[in-house]
Amino acid sequence: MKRRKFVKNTLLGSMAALIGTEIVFGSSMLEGYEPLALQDSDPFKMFGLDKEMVVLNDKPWNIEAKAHLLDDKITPNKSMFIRNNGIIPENIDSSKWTLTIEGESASQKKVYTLDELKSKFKQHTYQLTLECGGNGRSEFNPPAKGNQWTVGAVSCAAWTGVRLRDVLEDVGIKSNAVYIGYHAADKHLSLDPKKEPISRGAPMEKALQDETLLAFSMNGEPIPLSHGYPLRLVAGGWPASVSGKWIHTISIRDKEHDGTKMKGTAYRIPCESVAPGAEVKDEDMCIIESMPVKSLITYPKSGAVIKKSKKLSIRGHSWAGELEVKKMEYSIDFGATWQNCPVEQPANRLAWQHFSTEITFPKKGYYEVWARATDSNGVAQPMLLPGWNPKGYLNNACHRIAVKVY
Ligand SMILES: Nc1nc2c(c(=O)[nH]1)N[C@H]1C(S)=C(S)[C@@H](COP(=O)(O)O)O[C@H]1N2
Ligand SMILES: [Mo]
Repeated sequence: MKRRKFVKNTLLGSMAALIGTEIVFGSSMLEGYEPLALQDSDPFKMFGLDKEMVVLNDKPWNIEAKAHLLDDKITPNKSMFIRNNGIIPENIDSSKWTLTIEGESASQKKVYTLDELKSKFKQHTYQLTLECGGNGRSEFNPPAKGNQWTVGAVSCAAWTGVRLRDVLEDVGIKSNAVYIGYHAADKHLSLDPKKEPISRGAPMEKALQDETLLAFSMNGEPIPLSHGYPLRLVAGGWPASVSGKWIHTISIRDKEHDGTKMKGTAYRIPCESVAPGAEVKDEDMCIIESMPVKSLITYPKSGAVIKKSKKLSIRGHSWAGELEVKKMEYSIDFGATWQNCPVEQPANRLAWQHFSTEITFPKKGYYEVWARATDSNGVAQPMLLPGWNPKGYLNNACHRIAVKVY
């Protein structure tokens, strides 16, 4: 007779973490059985999401928006993408939360409570564009492994917090400082407490910018748990992986930070472009810094239908990493010709910029509206897929919607 197989201990542990407490008779559960508490976990209720958000992965949770859900000027929680590398921390007591600043290039080690951070330093609010480095990955060929983001792994919320610079200066930065690295409270999928799901950072220059925040509020409320409650780093314009959620420690490093997902193909691309599918040597890979120029049509939805006698209103947002968007255009002839489209100034540096215009179509039939942004260096979005890279980062191809005119 074949022996019945029971759930492995490591899996039991991760299920317990998701449920938030020990599964007392877990060792009696058969392999492949999923506790009801997990079967029932409805991400839309759990995270307060719009029903049209798309779950790409539930272990860990990775959820993206559809273009039309990002129509608001300031992204609300309900349509903000969620990207996790590990397991969301449980049972956070914000009154006991501390932030430790340490590292080879910190003049001292210093620990702050949240209250100390809030009262000791001036608070600032900025709208900051956060785009996952892998947004658009699903279009790459050969396909790149990882969450198959389409267009919805981008957001621009209003973040309130204190400047990372003010806190680092309060601690004291040694002259040999080159990088900061964050450490956070989420758990590795293996539940091995010695492993971090992610620990990234940024060069001092980015860490010391006015807009780089240690944030405790998002859109005027405490940050939702899924977005980093009670404290997160926010570094707009760079791959959102730099913006560590649930952070408890920041290290001031005397070298490039070497935490989890700083090396290999993680958040790095070939320094020079390579042929699709090519093997790239480790020393030929460069860390992604400022994100490339990009735009998204958030109204109407692709598939819009309009009468020939009417004009079509379109609108959306554009952004350009550390830079500004200087020009916005649209095309209704697959990129053969481009028309100017007014674009607003950003609310502040590193916030996305809104565009809108009205389009008249020459005759009845099928059209596509393509949008193209150009940054302040004169660099425009590519019409189709940009350079291939092993992990499928930085797809900033023109967004397009289908329109039928009758
Ligand atoms: N601690 C921690 N911080 C993290 C991550 C994570 O998995 N753990 N994911 C990063 C990545 S890859 C992205 S794209 C953003 C996503 O932020 P959001 O979920 O608030 O939209 O968080 C970043 N910060
Ligand atoms: Mo990301």
